[in-house]
Amino acid sequence: LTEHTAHSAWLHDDAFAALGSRRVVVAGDGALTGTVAEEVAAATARFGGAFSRLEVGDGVSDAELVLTLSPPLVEPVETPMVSTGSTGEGTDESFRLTREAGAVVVQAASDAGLLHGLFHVVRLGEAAFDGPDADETHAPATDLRMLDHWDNVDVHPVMGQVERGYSGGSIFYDHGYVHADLSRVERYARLLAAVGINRVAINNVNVHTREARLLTEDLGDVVRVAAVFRRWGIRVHLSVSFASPITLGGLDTSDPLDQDVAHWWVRAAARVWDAIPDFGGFVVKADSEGQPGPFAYGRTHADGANMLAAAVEPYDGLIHWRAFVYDHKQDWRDRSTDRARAAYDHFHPLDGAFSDNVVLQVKYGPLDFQVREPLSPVLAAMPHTRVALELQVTQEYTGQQQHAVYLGPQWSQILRFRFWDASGGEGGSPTVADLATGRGKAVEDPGTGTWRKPAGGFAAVSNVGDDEFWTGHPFAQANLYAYGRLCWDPALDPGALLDEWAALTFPGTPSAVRDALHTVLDRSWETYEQYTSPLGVGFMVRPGHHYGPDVDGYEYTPWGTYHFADRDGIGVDRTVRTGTGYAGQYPAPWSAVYESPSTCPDELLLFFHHVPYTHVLQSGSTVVQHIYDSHFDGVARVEAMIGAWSEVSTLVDPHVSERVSERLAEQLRSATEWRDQVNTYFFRKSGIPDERGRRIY
Ligand code: GCW
Repeated sequence: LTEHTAHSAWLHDDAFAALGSRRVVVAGDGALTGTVAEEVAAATARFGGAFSRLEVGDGVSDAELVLTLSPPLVEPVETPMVSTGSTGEGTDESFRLTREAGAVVVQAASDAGLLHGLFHVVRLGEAAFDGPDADETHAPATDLRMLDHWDNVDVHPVMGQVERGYSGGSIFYDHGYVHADLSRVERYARLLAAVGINRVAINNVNVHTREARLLTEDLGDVVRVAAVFRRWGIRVHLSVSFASPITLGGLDTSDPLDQDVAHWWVRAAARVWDAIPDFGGFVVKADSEGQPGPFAYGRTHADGANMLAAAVEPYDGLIHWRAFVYDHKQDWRDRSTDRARAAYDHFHPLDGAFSDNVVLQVKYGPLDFQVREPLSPVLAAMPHTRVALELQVTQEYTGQQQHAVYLGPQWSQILRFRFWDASGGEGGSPTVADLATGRGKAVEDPGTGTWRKPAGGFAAVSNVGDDEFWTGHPFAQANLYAYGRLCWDPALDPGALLDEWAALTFPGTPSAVRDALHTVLDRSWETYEQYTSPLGVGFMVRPGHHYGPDVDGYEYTPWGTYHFADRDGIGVDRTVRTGTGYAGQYPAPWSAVYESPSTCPDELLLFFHHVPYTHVLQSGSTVVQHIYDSHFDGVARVEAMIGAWSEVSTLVDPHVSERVSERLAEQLRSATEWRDQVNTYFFRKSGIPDERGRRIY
């Protein structure tokens, strides 16, 4: 049981009981139909059902479930943008589920769609067969549902095997080599397929010497990995170094406008697609944190991205070009530079200049995956560019998988945000999900009335490693689960996703366990926010590894992440009137809402404004009292999480339970440290005591 639970995550064998005990027919050809058939054969063998493999159209009178290829069967989903040229969009992954008199038929136009249909039936469990008659079509919100691994082939002296990895080693690499045994990758691919992920970049965006060679002499390793993912409908991408023509090709330049450089990339792409015909494309971090890029040659990021785009265009390849570009060597004394402005300042002028197969990959916030940031204004500023939303499933700044922090609610809030509507109403203006998927109203840019390009979908940094639970903290699995499901349908409710995940991961456990999981996880994002950096100001983490509190850790560094606390107040003035002007990068009405401290939402106040400690929030509390209250409250909530868990911990696999209890104890220790350092810091700065006289050091 122990082994089993640890490795199966949300594909616990018992989650297949409903399907496995039925008479199931699989019909059609295609590699992924073979995968579907294997899944069904294994499940029916285990649970006493019956499996047969037929040709499409064969009579199947007594089957309780038919999974069949049957093109063309689905009305085209709402795809208002005509994709011309190479857009990387292809396979129709939709499926149709009909249920009549208890017999369920899943039909799909492609074998990929059939695989998604299979996992949909698994998720439904008995409800797939018990429900009323139905006829539903399910289609992903976007074709681009990607995970990025920050895995290094070599162990990096500072970052280790996996940069910002909190789950042990890499599932792909071990000290300079690709694992000989890829069975763990196979299990991972199966888990990803079950939540709808269809693209994976397998190496770190910081591309070091050894990793760069995956593109050339070590391509054979990528071929092996791609073969594993292919069986699960997932395409492989590589992160590449912009300097590859120099470091790998022996040229003396990587100037994107140099003919030899362009030819080098054309040949590199040809070799890759020759070896891996369904290869996805390249991910590029350029001119960022020391990575090479076009700036060295006085070229723009459009010059750089488009040169690569031309090389991969014949194969329908994509260039995921990251917008995470800023000056990481700024002088902290220089108040005119604001890191938050950087991505917009660099990329907004380039809107419309990128080729159709370039996806601009934008972190959700303007800084760096903080527990609370406003949405990056770049997402709204590029109507003529394919923009992807980048999230961080690995919990670099949210507890590093030591703390139980369920990020579903954060992502859901991000996806539902509307740049052109501050009323919170369903006013019809596009959500961030619309911008990333190209659905709904997003197609028409509200600013200009012009048509947007096909969208860029979703990307996120994976949280998986060779840890026995995949994710270090067993509950961090729920984040990966939720990310995949939200990519498929951004409107899904994060609380319901938690239930789905729990039912598949711990099938048959008493409802008390489910209730405890909700108690622990439902508000855990908010709880983490409470005991860490306050009111959107960010950071205050230990430099380097980013775990635990250090209020001034980054204050006098070149990284551009400051809080400016002094004896009178705290926060960053990013207003147009007196500050860095960042608030002006938003469209109306948000530019005005953020500009004024009286309308700026409390949770972002210190991101946009420098205010006195005595400033009264919309909540009625002063800033300093809010800091005290939220930090005491945050720790109290962690204590309550531990209480809730201890009541059910004996009801789940002891192995899981032990790991969870261990991590909750560390969360409490760490949260207490955060509380005491932050409260003490602000008490000493401000001299203002806690109204409630609680202990501050
Ligand atoms: O969040 C920061 C991390 C870096 C990372 C960088 C990025 C891969 O601290 O480790 O580098 O972002 O997103 O490129």
